[in-house]
Amino acid sequence: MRIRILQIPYDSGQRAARMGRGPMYLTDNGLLERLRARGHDVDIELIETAEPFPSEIKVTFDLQRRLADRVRATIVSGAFPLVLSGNCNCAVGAIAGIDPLHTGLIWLDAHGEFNTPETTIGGFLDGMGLAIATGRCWREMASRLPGFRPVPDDHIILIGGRDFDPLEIRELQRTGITLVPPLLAREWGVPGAMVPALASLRDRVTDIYVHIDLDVLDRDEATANMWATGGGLTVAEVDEMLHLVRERFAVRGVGLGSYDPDADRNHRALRAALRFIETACDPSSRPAAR
Ligand SMILES: [Mn+2]
Repeated sequence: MRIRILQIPYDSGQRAARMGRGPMYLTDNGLLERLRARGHDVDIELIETAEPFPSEIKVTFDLQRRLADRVRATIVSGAFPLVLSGNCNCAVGAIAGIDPLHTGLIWLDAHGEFNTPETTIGGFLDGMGLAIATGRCWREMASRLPGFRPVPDDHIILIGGRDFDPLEIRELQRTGITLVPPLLAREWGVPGAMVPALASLRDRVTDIYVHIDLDVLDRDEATANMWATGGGLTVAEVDEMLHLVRERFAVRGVGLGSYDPDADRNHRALRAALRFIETACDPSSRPAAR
């Protein structure tokens, strides 16, 4: 498979700071070798802003706009887009570049990413990715992304969420977004928790985009960023989930975000990232019938 890595090394509009270091760190520490050892043909494209006065909101949406263009061009060229970003909200640009009305979204994250400017208590723009993707906030900014359409709620599965702001979870539970919290996987096992949700999604879409925030992992498994928290999934559980997804859907693209190398002192998050990317990008499990 021909894989194009799209690197967006920004966190909150700042280049190569905190989680903005993650994309380069991954490619400098084994990702390229790992993918090439699997027989993939890999190249890298760097995505940067050219904003003369880089405000956080402007840069964030400028990066998403550029990413949407490059994801589309990558697919047109016959390559597979692998998005490495500092922030998770790059998934909005990625799915805009694919086909937001007909592509399901599998989002692995400790957090809801469903805040809006009216519900957030942390003030973190990158805690709003799913709310933007579904058309609930920053609507004018998002509408200017090439290809953007709100992703239907019932095309989305949020896996591993356990750390929500109070108003955020209240709003999230009112939506058609399917939640697979870690406790569900703990009680029913990974297939028990995942297979019904995936089967239901498969009735609506055949193609999906997979977004991985490594803080979906339990803090004892790996510390991917400063928000890593307990009660999360194990590396083996996430890997099994990705296998189940690949067996059932045509994966159109994969994104991995929110990896801060400074938080990952024992490199466990790095190792998990390489494994998850390898699993998610495995063409051998691509479903034959479309
Ligand atoms: Mn996230």
